[in-house]
Amino acid sequence: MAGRDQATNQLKDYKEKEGTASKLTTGHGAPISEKLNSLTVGPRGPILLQDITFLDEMAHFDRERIPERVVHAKGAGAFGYFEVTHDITKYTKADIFSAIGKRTPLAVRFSTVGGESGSADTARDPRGFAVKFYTEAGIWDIVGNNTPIFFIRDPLLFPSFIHTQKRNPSTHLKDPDMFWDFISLRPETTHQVMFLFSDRGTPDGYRFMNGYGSHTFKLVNAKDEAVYCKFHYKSGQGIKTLSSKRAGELASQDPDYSIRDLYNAIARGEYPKFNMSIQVMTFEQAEKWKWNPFDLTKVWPHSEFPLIPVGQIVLDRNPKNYFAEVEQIAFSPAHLVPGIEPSPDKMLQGRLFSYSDTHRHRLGANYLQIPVNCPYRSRVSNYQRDGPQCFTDNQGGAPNYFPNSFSGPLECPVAKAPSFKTVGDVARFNSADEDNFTQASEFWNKVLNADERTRLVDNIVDHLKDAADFIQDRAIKNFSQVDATFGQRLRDGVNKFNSTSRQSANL
Ligand code: HDE
Repeated sequence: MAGRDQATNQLKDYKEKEGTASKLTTGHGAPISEKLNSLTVGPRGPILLQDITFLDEMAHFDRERIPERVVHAKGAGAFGYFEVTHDITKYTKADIFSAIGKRTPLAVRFSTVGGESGSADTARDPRGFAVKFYTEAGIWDIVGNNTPIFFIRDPLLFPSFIHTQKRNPSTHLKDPDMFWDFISLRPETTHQVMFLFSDRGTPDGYRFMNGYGSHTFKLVNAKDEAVYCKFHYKSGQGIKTLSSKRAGELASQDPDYSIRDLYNAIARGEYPKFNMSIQVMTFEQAEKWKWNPFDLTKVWPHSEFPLIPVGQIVLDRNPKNYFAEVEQIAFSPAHLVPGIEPSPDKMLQGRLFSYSDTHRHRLGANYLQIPVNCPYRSRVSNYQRDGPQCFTDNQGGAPNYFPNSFSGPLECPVAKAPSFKTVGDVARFNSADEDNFTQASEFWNKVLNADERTRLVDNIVDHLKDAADFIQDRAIKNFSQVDATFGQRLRDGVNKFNSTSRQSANL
């Protein structure tokens, strides 16, 4: 057994640490005398209904699965802390940033997006990078990805977009027509699709990639002055990606590659670190900026909005139990704390609803009482009561209505968010054509080097080749608007496949 990694050695390590085994019991805590033989009439059965050991065991087993996440179903979790290294109190009064050196416990869940909970970790996909900060002012979640942008800019499109990335409802197969049909009909996806098919689409596990809050948020300081902001975490381990070939090999050799890598690194004491920084935009700059600062398909160039260092995330503990601490962890962009507010970004606004809604379905109305989700560093005190699986004392004898004359919890005026103005006609505004290509062109021309451009072309061709001709044409027309050479190289690549497959069809 020498040479086994920490993940493989988990049970052996448990035994060494635990020493003697505990007493076996039913779910209601009564000792079990025999676990291997059901209670039957004679050796050949039947089983008696009074075999409560069997009933208890089987009934619980029948209910083991909860719905998997509708997206980001496959993931890995870890715990650690955030430490402030730089003072940003001039931008925000958020308690977590109140002093240099202050540490806040946190949980992180990394994930792929489109695959089911048993799918391969190395699939070409964005990676989720969700962080839960257990602050003294309540839970603050940044539910981000490893890319600073996203495919769409209106949340109403999200369910359709996700359907096209998942399985065809008839064949139950991933479907290149669905994928490229949607992508090519909605050219605002171009920028993110180029990230996805670049080397960044196959990161080498979860330690060697950056994280981004992606949306524009609003920070408010103690004087009620506000700025817009974006959150970044740069990997302290550097960036490493897998080639398409290697990612494909790993998908069959070790589909759980990223979970294993994270677990082992932490178990070896090589704690992953990520440096948090922010970009800041004033309201005046936002008014005048050439793009919509709330458009999630665009980055804020660092040359115009430099990174301001804030602190460091350190992951130094593996989950003790995957289901309890990772499957049940529930992030929500609506978990905000005073000093950090939403911006008008439509996508963020849509997400403020969706996450807590899905948790109420997946985990139940009292999902915030589950230990990993519980705001244990601030006391929950409100007028919410009852509901399925209430695990606390349900706030004991405190009054359950407000206002009241009986020492029920009172409002905290200091937490008041400053008022803000908003004007505009109420309508359904078409945002399909808000400069879909300028930043994508910069990505092609300035960010990628020649080899990276070649790999991007090859990776797109390798996927687009399977879509219907008219969809290929429409997708290539969009990519040509990024750069004519890019479009031509895709055309040539796809044509090569089309002629080869036509030839083999003729054989
Ligand atoms: Fe999510 N997303 N999303 N998403 N997302 C979920 O919430 C949703 C978006 C992200 O490790 C779901 O708990 C909508 C952007 C991560 O548990 C769901 C929209 C970004 C995770 C949901 C988006 C993300 C999720 C499924 C468009 C990066 C995994 C299960 C308006 C900035 C969190 C769940 C974890 C998960 C909805 C777009 C990141 C259905 C409606 C943009 C990292 O609520």
